[in-house]
Amino acid sequence: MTLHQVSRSHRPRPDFEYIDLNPTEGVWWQEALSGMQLRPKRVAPKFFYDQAGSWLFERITQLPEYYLTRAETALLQAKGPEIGEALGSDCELVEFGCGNSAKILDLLSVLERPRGYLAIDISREPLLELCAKVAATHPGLPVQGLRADFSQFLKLPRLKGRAERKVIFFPGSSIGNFDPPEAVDFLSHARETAGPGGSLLIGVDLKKDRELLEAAYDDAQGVTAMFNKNLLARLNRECGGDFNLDAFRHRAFYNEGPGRIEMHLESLRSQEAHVFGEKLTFEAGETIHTENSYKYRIQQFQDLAAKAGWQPERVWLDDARLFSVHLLRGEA
Ligand code: AVJ
Repeated sequence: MTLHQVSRSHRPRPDFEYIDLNPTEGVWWQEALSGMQLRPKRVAPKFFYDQAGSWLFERITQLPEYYLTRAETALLQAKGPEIGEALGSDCELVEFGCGNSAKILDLLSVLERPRGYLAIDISREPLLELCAKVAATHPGLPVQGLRADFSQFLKLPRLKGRAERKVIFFPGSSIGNFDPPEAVDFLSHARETAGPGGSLLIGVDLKKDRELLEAAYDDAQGVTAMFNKNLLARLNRECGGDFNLDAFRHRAFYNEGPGRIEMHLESLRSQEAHVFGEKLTFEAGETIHTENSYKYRIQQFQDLAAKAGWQPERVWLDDARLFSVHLLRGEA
């Protein structure tokens, strides 16, 4: 554990505790490589988020087509007072996959006497930036940053605050990256983490017209395509890969049966590539499945969460009914 001091200026330094579990070391890349040896090939979306990938994701959140972040932020702001009241005073917040998202600042601004904030992300730089921002704007609030792969069901460090109860904050519809059975496992783990009396405040993208969904994942400027291809760029940078990025194309489509957006990288021709000296072969049209992003109706999500011991308490929607924010309470 290291105490990380951010700014080098003469102003009072925002400080927070930073713990780096080095999630990208050791067996990490083995997982990506074995996914590429499967048929169909697939690689988990967590591999998108190196520094470049996190930055590309931030650009995605500003795209006209990517309604999710705008809708959720507007919702958190408009319903802030109600959310603050429903959560109550003296909460400790744990956020999974925070990136460098300012949503926590909106939430903190409506909470009475927040007692601590633990931010968890797989990507170092955005996590450090966010912790610095929260620490600087909330002097006296214990702030901890944990760099880790949260899909591995971590045991969390003991929180520093003296809180009445824990609130797990999981915004952005990141829950949609898990297949439903894994989502239940993750939510069960979150339920344990939250402890007795704990709550879950979670953003979940809603089912809607295919056109709107597909545009959000295949934008006109091609930023999402770059985000998707960054996976190959990253394998080239970090694993001695030799992928030709021009020989693959970004594909995103809504698969209505399971109710998910799928992202793939499609090989434009038959070709070979190497990672860690292992040969990978691609046929023309063959894809690497890089992401699922599940969309849920309100009731459907509540049923899923109930399997993990979460009781629905409130749900907020934006006026256009694009996005939902659920508040759930752990079963007694
Ligand atoms: C960060 C997982 C919520 O699924 O919408 C955005 C990631 N992928 N565009 C999502 C993403 C392509 C995003 N999540």
